[in-house]
Amino acid sequence: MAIERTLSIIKPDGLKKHVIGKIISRFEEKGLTPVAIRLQQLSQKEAEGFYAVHSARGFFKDLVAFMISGPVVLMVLEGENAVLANRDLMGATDPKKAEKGTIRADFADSIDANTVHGSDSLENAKNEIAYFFRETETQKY
Ligand code: RTP
Ligand code: MG
Repeated sequence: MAIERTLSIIKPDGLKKHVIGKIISRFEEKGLTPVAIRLQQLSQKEAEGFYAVHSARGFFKDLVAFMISGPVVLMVLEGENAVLANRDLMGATDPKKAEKGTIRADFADSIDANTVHGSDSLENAKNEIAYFFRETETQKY
C-alpha cells in the first residue's frame, strides 16, 4: 500500500446542508487526513478550468453553474491508497446508484448536486492538487 494524496471538494450543496463536519469525520475515520483545507468561492474561470476535461459534455454549463453557486471546501487528503479510498467513501456519481453508507447516497440530492468531488486517478490528483494548492500550503502532523 502506498501513501497518496488526493483532492477532495465539498460542493456548495454540502455547505448549504451544514454537513462539512460529518463528511470530514468520514475521511478521518478511514485514515484520510486533511493536510490542507480552504473554504473558497470559485470563479467561473476557476470552475471551468478545473472541469475542463468535461467542456464538450452537455452537462458542462450546469456543472460549472452549480460549482459556483456557493462556496466550496477544497481539501488535500493524505493516506493509504487515498485516491481509491476517497472514491469508495464518495460512492457513485449518481446518488440514486450510490451504495448505502457512501457520502453521496447519504447526503446528495441529484447527479448535479452530488456533494463531493474526488480525484479519479493518482495523476489527476497531482494536477488537481496543484490547481488549488502550493506545496507550502500542505502540512505534516
Ligand atoms: P467529480 O468529478 O465531481 O468527482 O464526479 P465524478 O468523477 O463521479 O463524475 P464525472 O464523470 O467526473 O463528472 C463530473 C460531474 O459532472 C456531473 N455529471 N453530470 N448529467 C450527467 O450525465 C452528468 N454526468 C456527470 C456530476 O455532478 C459529476 O460529479
Ligand atoms: Mg470526475
